[in-house]
Amino acid sequence: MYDPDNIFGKILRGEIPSTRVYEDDDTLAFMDIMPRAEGHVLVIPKTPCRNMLDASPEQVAAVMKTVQILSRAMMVAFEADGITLQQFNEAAGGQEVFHLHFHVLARHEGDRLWAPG
Ligand code: IU
Repeated sequence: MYDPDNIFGKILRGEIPSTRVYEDDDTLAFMDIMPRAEGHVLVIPKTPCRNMLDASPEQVAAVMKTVQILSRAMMVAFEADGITLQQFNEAAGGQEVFHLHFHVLARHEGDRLWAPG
């Protein structure tokens, strides 16, 4: 079940601001407002989708294509040593915003992810 009034739905419709870093016909990428690393980007599909349990193969393919593009770009932009991907499904799985999203985090040797907030 998808609620279009979730915060990422509002970002997609331009009803609330976000720092957009990449966009194509099917996906949008923007900066997480509470970053857990120097570079912390969220990638979402433009079509309604609650999470990976709800996603079509086409939505998964589109999002993962953008995740790969962003991962490669962030290695350069943040002079990163690696990339961490995170993705949560349903409240019990750690999901807080119920529109499918992947976290893309730029990592450096020996670093630790920042605490939430
Ligand atoms: P989740 O556990 O992956 O569902 O966490 C949601 C993420 O969305 C979390 O990292 C928040 O910092 C982030 N976020 C955001 O970027 N902009 C917002 O307006 C809100 C949450 I609310």
